[in-house]
Amino acid sequence: FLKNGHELGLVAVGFSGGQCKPGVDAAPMALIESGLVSQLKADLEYDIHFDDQVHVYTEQMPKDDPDYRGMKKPRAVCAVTKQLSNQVYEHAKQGRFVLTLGGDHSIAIGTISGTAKAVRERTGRDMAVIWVDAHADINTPEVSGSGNIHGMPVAFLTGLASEPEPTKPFGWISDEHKISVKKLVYIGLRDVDRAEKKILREQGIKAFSMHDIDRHGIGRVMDMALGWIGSDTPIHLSFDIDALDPMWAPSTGTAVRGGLTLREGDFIAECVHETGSLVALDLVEVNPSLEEQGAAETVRAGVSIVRCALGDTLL
Ligand code: HAR
Ligand code: MN
Ligand code: MN
Ligand code: MN
Repeated sequence: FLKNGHELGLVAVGFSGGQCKPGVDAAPMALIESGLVSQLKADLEYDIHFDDQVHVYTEQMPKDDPDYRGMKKPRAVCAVTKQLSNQVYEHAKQGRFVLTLGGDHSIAIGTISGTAKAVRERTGRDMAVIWVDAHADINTPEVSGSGNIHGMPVAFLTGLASEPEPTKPFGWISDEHKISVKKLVYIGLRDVDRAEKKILREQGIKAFSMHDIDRHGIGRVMDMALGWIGSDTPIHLSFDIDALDPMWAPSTGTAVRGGLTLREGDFIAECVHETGSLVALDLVEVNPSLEEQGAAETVRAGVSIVRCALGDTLL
């Protein structure tokens, strides 16, 4: 009912405006060039709906984009995420799995709002989000230290950073686009700002840090994470490649040591696939230009995560 066989909508979003380092907009092309799409077709038998365009938004963004509520490039991020939200919604509405290749993590404002709306329409239910990341990305504009919007998407999606004026950037996000803090689960956290920790505590948000993974092992953490969400709940997986340790994914904008192994990352994706409830996946923050040595390895790690989330198995 929820998904239409092996139909997959692919959206490639070359966008770097949610943070300050150029190069993350080249990731979709690098992932596709490394064979991701052909593998999904040939090995995993997906019927892929893709306009064959890697939308590189970064050049076409407004030149005049002054800070708003302390956010950097608010109009650029707003324009891209609004358009992306509709693209993702159109795929999901037709029962397609939606795979979005970013881009920095600000694009999740577009992807998650799009699937949340489609899932509500198709099932009448609230979607869950599993956010795999070194960072919580839940700063409101007012508490963000950097002003980079890739550190804020969860705040907008949960309504914690709502914009009351519809004409202002992100005023387009309405209730149908939002997710509940009760259906949000983090995995892999290890670099969370003070103000973010306060939000997580006050909102009672379920979060598994690297400490929890060290203590319980990734197997039990996944059992607990999926148990929290409950069975038969549609899941959107938003995977920031910086959740992986820089040993496996060095080529990313804000690498943080002490992260997931490659296998732990793949295992998370495998477990979420096994639920049968995964409706969408974002793979973000691969930046092939940052590390000459590590770029290919980082792209390969990204491809592996996507394959696992889409049903590839070891045996
Ligand atoms: N918390 C910091 C900020 O708000 C850093 C955010 C991080 N970077 C990411 N997102 N890659 O996951 O700016
Ligand atoms: Mn088709
Ligand atoms: Mn992130
Ligand atoms: Mn991150």
